Amino acid sequence: MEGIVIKKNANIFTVIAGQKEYEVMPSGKTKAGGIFVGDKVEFTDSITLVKDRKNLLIRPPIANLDKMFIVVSPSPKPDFVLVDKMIVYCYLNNITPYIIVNKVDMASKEFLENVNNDYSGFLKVIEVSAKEKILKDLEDQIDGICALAGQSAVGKSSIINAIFNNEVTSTGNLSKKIERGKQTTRIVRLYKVGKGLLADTAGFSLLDLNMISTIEKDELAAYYPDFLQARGECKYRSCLHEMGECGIIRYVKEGKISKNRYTNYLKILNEIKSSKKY
Ligand SMILES: Nc1nc2c(ncn2[C@@H]2O[C@H](COP(=O)(O)OP(=O)(O)OP(=O)(O)O)[C@@H](O)[C@H]2O)c(=O)[nH]1
Ligand SMILES: [Mg+2]
Ligand SMILES: [Zn+2]
Repeated sequence: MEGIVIKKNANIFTVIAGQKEYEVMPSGKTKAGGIFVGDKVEFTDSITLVKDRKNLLIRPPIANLDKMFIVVSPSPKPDFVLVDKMIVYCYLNNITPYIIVNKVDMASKEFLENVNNDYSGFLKVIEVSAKEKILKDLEDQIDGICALAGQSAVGKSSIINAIFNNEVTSTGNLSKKIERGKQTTRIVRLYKVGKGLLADTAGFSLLDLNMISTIEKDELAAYYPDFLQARGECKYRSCLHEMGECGIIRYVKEGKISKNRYTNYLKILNEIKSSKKY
């Protein structure tokens, strides 16, 4: 049979095939260490084959991710440099990024406007509230292998619990989290939702931040769909969009590119520059 690994517990893998779940072990040729949640496998009473992967995230380990739901909320205050790095990371790994604004029940109009202004031009921004169970727009997008990602305490586990009307994954109080400096969610597993599978992940760990610095400084802007048109108007092909006769700088001045996105681009660019011996 063919299925998808939805849970890994030591040597025992839960594989979903159609509507049924099976608990299976690896076989002699498929070692446990080489099988991850999200892997597409062939199995009988044991896993006989792991299919080629589209991608593999390291922390937490999830294979074949199709969509990443980057969750932000008015509190804790978002770090949009991290959000923008996650978006770059998605494009690098062939993952479709979404921005999920959770806690709309306590969000100001200004907060919602700013997020939409910066992101809705090139990806889907979806407003939800786990507390008030306003989740339909998110559920409608779940297809293939999807993961909720984002800073600790934005409400990723609360979203999963609200979808299931049940405490299926543990949540934590914001102030307690800060005291402990730890995340509540540690185990990786996929939950069947709608047409797809959805993973809860801890904190911002989904992002293997180091991977961003493998990008060359003059390639970074290529991972910004909102810069695409302006890039064609830079004087030099090697433009890093920091100064001079630059299409992006002009578009920012004219209000056609978000100032926040551009300012954070420069921060990420500088990190890439200082991580390499140019
Ligand atoms: N007002 C409001 N509070 C929410 C909402 N969703 C979650 N919260 C609260 O936010 C806090 C953190 O929620 P969690 O679901 O544990 O956050 P998390 O993103 O899973 O955090 P980690 O597992 O540490 O990464 C809890 O106190 C929740 O009750 C919401 O829609 N509205
Ligand atoms: Mg959690
Ligand atoms: Zn430029």
